Amino acid sequence: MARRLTVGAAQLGPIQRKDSRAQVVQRLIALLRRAHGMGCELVVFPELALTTFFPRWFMTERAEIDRFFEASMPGPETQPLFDEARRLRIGFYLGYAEMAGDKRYNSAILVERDGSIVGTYRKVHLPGHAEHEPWRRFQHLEKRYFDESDTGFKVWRAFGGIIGMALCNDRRWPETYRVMSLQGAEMILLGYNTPVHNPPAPDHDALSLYHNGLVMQAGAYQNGCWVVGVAKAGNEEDVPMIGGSQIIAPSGLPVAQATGEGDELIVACCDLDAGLSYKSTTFNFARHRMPQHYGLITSRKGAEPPP
Ligand code: CDT
Repeated sequence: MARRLTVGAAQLGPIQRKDSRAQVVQRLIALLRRAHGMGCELVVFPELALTTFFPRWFMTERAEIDRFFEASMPGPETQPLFDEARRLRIGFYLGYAEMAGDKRYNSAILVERDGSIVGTYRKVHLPGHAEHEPWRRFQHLEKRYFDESDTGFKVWRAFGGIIGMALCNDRRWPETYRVMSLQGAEMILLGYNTPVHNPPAPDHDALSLYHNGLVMQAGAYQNGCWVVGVAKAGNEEDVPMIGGSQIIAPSGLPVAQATGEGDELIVACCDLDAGLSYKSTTFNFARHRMPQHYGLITSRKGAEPPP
């Protein structure tokens, strides 16, 4: 019997700095209810889904920075989301800024239909820079505000399948998908915040949406797994961000795609066994991978061309 999981990708439109957590949580709950009406068992929200994308600003005061972080999950402001999800018997993936003692992470959690937290993922690939770069129209200070991941890439048995999590910039790196597919990932959940404009490489701007689809579709196909990519999109604090949320089959083909840049739900009924024909033929890892020739992947960080 096919293992089917009905998944909703709950794209968010912009969250402005003045928007309260309570307002944002109400938007998430509205999407959750819509997802329930469409038969979803799992809803995927974006990266840093509770606030504006604050790494765009240089800040020095700890208290000012910490306002964007959650000291507990659920906390008083997110409890209504957990309560409603449990009432509706829907699970969810949520990206948020996590405060853990004196550490700060860009994190995502996976919550089961009974409201229990299945797992936490802390972002591995933190893009951008750590110091103020005033020449940029806006900053990208993830390397300043977030600590290095201590979780790495893991997968969990949940929702009747094997589920992995990643966040935004992770989707551009083939290692992200491969490390999880080597653990049997059948579906990878991935929220993102991607400005259309990349200050160090403005010549890439026109390709932002194309690259978004390219990397997630390649990740799905080359690893025989579903990829659910979900944006926070639209004009946030005068910074335009891409949409392009999509649910991608193990074939690499998107089966559902967002059309706008606001709050939008797209849904697909995913056969978790659909990756088997890829994993047992072209991408039969045990048969065809040649890890003895891949040593540089982990032993070397930057490219070193021959003399
Ligand atoms: N949030 C995040 O990781 N965004 C990055 C922007 C890259 S430009 C520094 C991304 O890869 O989409």
